[in-house]
Amino acid sequence: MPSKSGYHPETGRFQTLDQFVIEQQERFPHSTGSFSRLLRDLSVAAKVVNSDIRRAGLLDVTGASGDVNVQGEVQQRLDIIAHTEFVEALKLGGECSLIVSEEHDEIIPIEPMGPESDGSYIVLLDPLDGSSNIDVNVSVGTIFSVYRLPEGREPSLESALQPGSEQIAAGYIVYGSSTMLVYTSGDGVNGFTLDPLVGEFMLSHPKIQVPPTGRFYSIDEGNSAAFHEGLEQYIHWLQYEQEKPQAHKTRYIGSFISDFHRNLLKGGIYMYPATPVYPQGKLRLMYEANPMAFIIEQAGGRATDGERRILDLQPEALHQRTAVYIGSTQMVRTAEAFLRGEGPPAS
Ligand code: AHM
Ligand code: MG
Repeated sequence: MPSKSGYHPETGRFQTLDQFVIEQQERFPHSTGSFSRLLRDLSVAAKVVNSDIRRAGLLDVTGASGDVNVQGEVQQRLDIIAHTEFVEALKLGGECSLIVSEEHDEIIPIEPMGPESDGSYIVLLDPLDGSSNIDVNVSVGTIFSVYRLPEGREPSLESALQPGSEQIAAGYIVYGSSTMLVYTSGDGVNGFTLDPLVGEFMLSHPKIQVPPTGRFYSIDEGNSAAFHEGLEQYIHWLQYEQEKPQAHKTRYIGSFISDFHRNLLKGGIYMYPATPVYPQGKLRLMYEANPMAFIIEQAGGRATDGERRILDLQPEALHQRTAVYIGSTQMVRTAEAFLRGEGPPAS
């Protein structure tokens, strides 16, 4: 058994991601190994993107590409590089029949590579979240979400528009001070740190649980003029009406994955409400909100749009946006109570 840190005292080693996935797979006697291969494909692409990011200041890969994506946002060169690396790795692996990416307008159907190809999965990607930070050396990441291709269905737009509750796995890679891959397949959340000398992701954070409450709140306060009254009151309550001075601290990186990762490990809440510029909220339901909602729930936390559970929202369009309140359960519940006009919970 790995220890709390993922270290195997008997072997004196950390378990690798591949070993961990195979061990999980062996618990299911009819498993074909196809999901393990899919995760391997994703982790290989992550290592390639990681090496591009580590050399980003040296290679000619930073800066805007000159293109604008389907959401009208400027694409960074590394957005496109990351998109291409993940799509190519998944195509070669042959385990999925459909890819949908934040950086591509349409669905990307994948031709089977041969009789070995299973093609039973759909993968959704935000290839490089927070990429506007890349020029200034701030952590960015890749988010992925995995669904089954419904039986008897073609890899079409309709098959991709499944609610988040149908995800069979979700995860992210954060290219931070170290590179970590965190994922769930519905049986808890585990985190793996890339050992750059060995080139393997090692189980470093087994069975991650988000603290029920925390000190950090993350929100773009540049939008505060447009905040809903309840949200304004919640933030005021976090700042001033706690018993202990400095009970809460603002932490906002502007890279969802990094804000989420800190709050997952330390306890906190990330909020992106609807604003005049983004009347539906800014984050994308299918590439950002759903996968992180699955992860946070598996870690014992909560994710809503301020009212409804994120995972129950029925997507109507690929690039749909949503408001997001995600993190430690008590903090998200309190935010919801303020939004309903109920004020702070009775202590
Ligand atoms: P991106 O996927 O194009 O990078 O956009 C999503 C990002 C999130 O990572 C981040 O939390 C948010 O946008 C920041 O938005 P803002 O600059 O409006 O605060
Ligand atoms: Mg993003």
